[in-house]
Amino acid sequence: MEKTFLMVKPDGVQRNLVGEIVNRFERKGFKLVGAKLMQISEELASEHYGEHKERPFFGELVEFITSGPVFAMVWEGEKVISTAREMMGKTNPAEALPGTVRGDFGVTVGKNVIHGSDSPESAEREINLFFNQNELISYSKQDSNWIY
Ligand code: FUP
Repeated sequence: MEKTFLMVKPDGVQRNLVGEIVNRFERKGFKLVGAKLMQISEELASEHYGEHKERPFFGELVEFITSGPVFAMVWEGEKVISTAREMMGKTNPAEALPGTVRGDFGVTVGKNVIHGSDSPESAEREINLFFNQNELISYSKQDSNWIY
């Protein structure tokens, strides 16, 4: 089953949006298979944003993502990579539609609340960058006799 890497950025954690964001993906029907609150090192930030290394905003990007705790998650489900991108909204919150995370909670492009992998390749790379295999839980939600 497809997996993606999502992360509530430092602005989202500071604004107490972790629960709200987890709630959206749970209600949609995706399955949470890994999650942790973490402080990103400069090294990890540079690796994560490697594709933007030559861009003028790279320094700010690394400074911001390491400025406070982030909530890193792995979600599983059919077409979860592209669907999560739709649920996040456009990179620039001013262009993100209402109903999306960035459309509902973001204002500026730098502080846009959430990160999500944009392809199967980046999902695999980012999941491995942020999580050890033993931090990802494989479990079933069917045949339970204790949910009433
Ligand atoms: P996204 O995949 O939607 O997070 O967007 P990108 O990978 O293109 O950009 C990563 C992050 O860089 C964005 F979340 C915000 C930041 N960014 C800027 O600060 N300025 C820009 O012009 C473009 C992106």
